[in-house]
Amino acid sequence: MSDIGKSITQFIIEQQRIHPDSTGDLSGLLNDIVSACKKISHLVNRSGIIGLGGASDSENVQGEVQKKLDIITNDVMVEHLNWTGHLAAMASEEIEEIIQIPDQFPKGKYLIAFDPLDGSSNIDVNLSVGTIFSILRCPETEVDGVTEPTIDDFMQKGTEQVCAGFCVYGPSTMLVLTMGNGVYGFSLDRDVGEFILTHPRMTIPEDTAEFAINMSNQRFWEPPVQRYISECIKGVDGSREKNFNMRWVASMVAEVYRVLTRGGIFMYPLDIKSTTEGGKLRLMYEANPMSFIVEQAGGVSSTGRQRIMDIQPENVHQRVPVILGSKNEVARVVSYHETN
Ligand code: P6P
Repeated sequence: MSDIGKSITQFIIEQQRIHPDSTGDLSGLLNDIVSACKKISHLVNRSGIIGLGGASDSENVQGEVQKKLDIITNDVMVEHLNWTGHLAAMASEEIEEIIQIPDQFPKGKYLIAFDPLDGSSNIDVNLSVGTIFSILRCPETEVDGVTEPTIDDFMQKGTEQVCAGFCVYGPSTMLVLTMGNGVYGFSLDRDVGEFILTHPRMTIPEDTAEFAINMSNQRFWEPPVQRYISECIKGVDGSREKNFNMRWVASMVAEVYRVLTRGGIFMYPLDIKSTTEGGKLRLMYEANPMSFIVEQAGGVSSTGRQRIMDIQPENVHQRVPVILGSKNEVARVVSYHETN
């Protein structure tokens, strides 16, 4: 029977059955995330009608002015996840410290790091935004309630992720998920209020002629990236002997979804503006989950000098350079970093 048309609820249960020793904790957590994403999709779609557009009067830990929806969607994620007993703690782009599970609720064995509304600057101009999440196992000592999880418990490499996913709120609401055995895309059918499998085993083409980068930063890039983009722009008149197309949505979820569906290379490289911070995008709840998904779809995800999922995190809001997408194109950029 074709998997297309299967509900995400059925898909999650069937994935659980592949692991006979599973307790159902991960399935429960994923269903909680699905419910949160449905609520966020509703809020994003109605933000203009119910006055949720525009900026709030506060800043997040990143020093960025928060949109009203940044705060609201963060609360939606916390309120859907903190009481169900599947998590030991949470980390959010919008909150500096880790979010403990209130004492009145049971703790579970997982940790989650999320960006509740990535690309939120696009909300007011009606472009795609999204929710990104990464699920890790909580080290045993904290799960039995001996101590509250600390930031150190989150300091796990991307290779330790149990599951990663994102929900893109665009022309359609799509939830993309990997649990380590392929990438699956689900479309939200609003008539029945369920995510339906529409994109089984998503695979990134190994080659591409489409790059995504914020060209306004060109003067700040390092030589390997300068060389790569210059060759793309020269097209058939240059060493690549083929023309390239460019896209930049300023929403990582939209860019990664496009790469998953038709290939491409997405780059937010190190630039001299961000050298002290280490990059623009955040490791724990942007780069790592997206890297897990991209690698599971046959792509590559690197800083230019290191596989992103091999990075040993040092803090929850750590930033890294990101170069991800079609295998052969990312390999070329990495080779330029090795020789420059
Ligand atoms: P810029 C959104 O704020 C984000 O974190 C990513 O989703 C996106 O790819 C990038 O930053 C956009 O950055 O500098 O082009 O606004």
